[in-house]
Amino acid sequence: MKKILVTGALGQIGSELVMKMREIYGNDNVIATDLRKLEGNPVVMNGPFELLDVTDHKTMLELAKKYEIDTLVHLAALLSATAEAKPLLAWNLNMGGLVNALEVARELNCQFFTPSSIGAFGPSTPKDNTPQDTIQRPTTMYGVNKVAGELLCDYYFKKFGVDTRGVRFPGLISYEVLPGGGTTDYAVDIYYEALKSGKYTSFIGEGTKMDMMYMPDAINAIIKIMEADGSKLIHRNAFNITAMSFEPEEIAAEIKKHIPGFIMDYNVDPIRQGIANSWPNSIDPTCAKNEWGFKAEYDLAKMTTDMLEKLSAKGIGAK
Ligand code: VAH
Repeated sequence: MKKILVTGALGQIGSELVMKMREIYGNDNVIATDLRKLEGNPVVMNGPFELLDVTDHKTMLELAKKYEIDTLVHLAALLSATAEAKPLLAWNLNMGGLVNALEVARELNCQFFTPSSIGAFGPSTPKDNTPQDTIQRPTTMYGVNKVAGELLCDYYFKKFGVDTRGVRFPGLISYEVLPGGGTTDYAVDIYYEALKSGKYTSFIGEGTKMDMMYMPDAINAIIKIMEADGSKLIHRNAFNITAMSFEPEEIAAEIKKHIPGFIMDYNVDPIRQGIANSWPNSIDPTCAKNEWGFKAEYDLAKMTTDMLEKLSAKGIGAK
């Protein structure tokens, strides 16, 4: 029976991953941790929850021993825009937290997952149908963190035999917990604003294509790669995965099919536009499909229908 500790469990991915993993492996077998405790939050209420600052290796190891975990899912990190605003904090948290988590996985012989990102690519990377193995010279602190993280996870596998696994996530779109400090967050904000006010001002400019994925597909990908036969994994820690790639005007057009009066304009944020410009237009997920059967279920149309339904059911935009 798996015994899983998740860091960053109250974040955009963690809040949904913990609930899904508890359904599969049992509530008491998924220990949620985060820097803060949100009273009444389902992740806190329906299974074990502990406060954890991932820069505190001692406490992380103590918790891992206390619950006798065999799997560590490390999600706690600063995203691209925040990392660009606070680069040294990002280095200390993103890399310090990752090293601590890898050390705990090594010491206790845990299986290990942490996400990379399309942010691990840079301006010199081929932009269209970006290959699994290619140039990685990111120009953001987040990208530096992600490339270093991919290499560190490979090292812990080769040097210490830690069963490390990971994927390069595209922008993730979800309705449970808002993302914070990301470049792709516009593709989440737009749904909320479409329901609340019928209009949205995009901080990412017209024509900016980026890879995206609906959260259910992201959660399924994490579980699928962690359950995969490790002997068949060639790339292990940085599988390109994606479900779709679109520009702001494409997601706006899809929303208009549901909310005909919806309008979008632009007020481009130069920082986040600069980050987006350094990323691919689309990436090639063939290796993930071949090595562990990755498959996305949601395209832009199906995701938009579900997002608007779920947000409306939460009362977003209700008058
Ligand atoms: C970000 N949502 O925008 C994250 C993600 C590919 C984007 O890494 O920073």
